[in-house]
Amino acid sequence: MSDAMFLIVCSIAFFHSVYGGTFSNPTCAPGRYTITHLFEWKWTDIADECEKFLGPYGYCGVQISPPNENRVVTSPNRPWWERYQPVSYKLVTRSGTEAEFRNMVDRCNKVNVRIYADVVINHMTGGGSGSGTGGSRYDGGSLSYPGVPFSSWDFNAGSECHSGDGDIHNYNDPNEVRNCRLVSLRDLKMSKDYVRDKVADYMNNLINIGVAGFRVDAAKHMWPGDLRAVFGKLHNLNTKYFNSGQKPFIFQEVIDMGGEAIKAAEYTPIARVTNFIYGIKIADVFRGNNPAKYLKNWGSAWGMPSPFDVVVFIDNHDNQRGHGGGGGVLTHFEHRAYKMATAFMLAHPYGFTRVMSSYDWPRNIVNGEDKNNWYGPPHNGDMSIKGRSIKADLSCGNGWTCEHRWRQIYNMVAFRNLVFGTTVNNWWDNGNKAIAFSRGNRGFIVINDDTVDVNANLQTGLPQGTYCDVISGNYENGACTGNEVHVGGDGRAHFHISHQSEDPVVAIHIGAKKGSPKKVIL
Ligand code: ARE
Ligand code: CA
Repeated sequence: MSDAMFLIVCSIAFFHSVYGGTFSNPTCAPGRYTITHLFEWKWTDIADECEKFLGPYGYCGVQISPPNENRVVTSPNRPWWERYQPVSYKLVTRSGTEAEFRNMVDRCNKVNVRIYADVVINHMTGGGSGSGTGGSRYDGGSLSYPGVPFSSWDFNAGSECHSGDGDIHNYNDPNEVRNCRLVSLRDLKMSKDYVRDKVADYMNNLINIGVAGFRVDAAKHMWPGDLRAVFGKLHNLNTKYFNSGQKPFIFQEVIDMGGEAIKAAEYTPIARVTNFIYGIKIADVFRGNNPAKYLKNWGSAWGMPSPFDVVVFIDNHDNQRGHGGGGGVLTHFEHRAYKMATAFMLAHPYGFTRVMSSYDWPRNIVNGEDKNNWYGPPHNGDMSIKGRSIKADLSCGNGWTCEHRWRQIYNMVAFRNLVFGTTVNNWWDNGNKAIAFSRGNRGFIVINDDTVDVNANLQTGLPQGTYCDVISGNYENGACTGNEVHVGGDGRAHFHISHQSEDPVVAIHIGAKKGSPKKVIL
């Protein structure tokens, strides 16, 4: 092979290892690297949030709740999960109308914030009949969905599913997982061209409106070949907002924690997957069960996929309430450990990061199960979704938790933007549960998950100067509202972090260095 040829082969290999195929390539505006899931938010609130907060504070985008018409469930009263039971692909939901959806996508794109739609394409509703949020009729008994339209021959039946009652019971049988019904939800026959076309038409409608990509619900319940065929029909992104030739960013919900027949590796050649191992292992560390010192080789060495094939998160809308392989992850209810874990996630280069943004609900845990885990979003008397209110410290009210607005979290989103492209350097640990590392010469973080204080002089790798700790405060008008860290000419600085602190973390970066031109928000 000639040198030139070798170089071309190397650069193609590099391109693939970085982007893993085009659908795996995030479609963020430059300098932005984290999305937030605004679970069950209404479109008018998201539009406002893009302009007032997500744009200015450097978020890449928003994962939204499914935008298509769903079943109206009244028993229990309007649970969040009704949105995972499609009735048609009309854009009418509790989050808003089609006009409101279009307005949100336009306004968010204009402030460089992308919209990623959660698409439920494996199935339609469960049993029973009624009308959806857009007024379309459905009958899960006779498999009739005139709003699409789908009818009985568009669904998998006894010839495809051999489980007996039509439902999935055995997760070790790939055929059953993909051709039978997930919790009785009517399973679409994605091997049919007609079904593929209807699904692709829906996704293309969203692309044409201006969405930047998709979270694909229940992806492991669809054959990789069928997904490939559907994604193959997708348009490039709308050139009103994106460069020509850009493909949507796609991440497939594949729960693979090992030990089952279906592997994430079957899906990573197509697009990214959600990495469910991440949150479980991180919870173990930040609950103190596995000393943080072991995070030194965090990443693929922990049995996780390539960083370029995954979306990572501490918790999601399912496992924060015990659904979907849940249990054991950290959530906003354990705020101290949750903030530490999120700071670590955002400081570390592994994976494309997603910050969960929740609403509160009155947990009622009986024998380890939350009897109230069905609770829908904060709502008005007529069951319409209640808007979030904003407090002086930027946090939310009206029942919305808004983790994405917690200073300890949003400042780490900016940290990630600033250090992007650098590696982990200057690793330090106390031999147990306190750790520190730099990202190149641009940022440095210390996390004390130990039962003793950190009182140490550490090599930060950063240029000399006074930095604002972005966990305890902000860099505003040339001053720190929280603690300061003094880095000497030798790159070293002294850190004292009490093990009793509510936020036993210090993070500094070159964008919040005193004397730097302005508070850096990308
Ligand atoms: C609801 C009722 C059911 C009822 C059904 C139909 O709760 O009792 O039978 O309606 O009437 C969500 C809720 C479900 C809800 C559904 C539809 O979680 O409770 O059912 O909406 O309204 C598996 C899948 C994974 C899935 C999780 C929940 O593999 O894809 O289960 N996650 C997505 C979404 C969910 C959503 C759906 C899919 C359905 O994120 O929010 O369901 O669209 C092991 C396996 C996992 C498996 C897990 C749990 O860990 O490895 O694959 O996850 O167990 O079974
Ligand atoms: Ca299926």
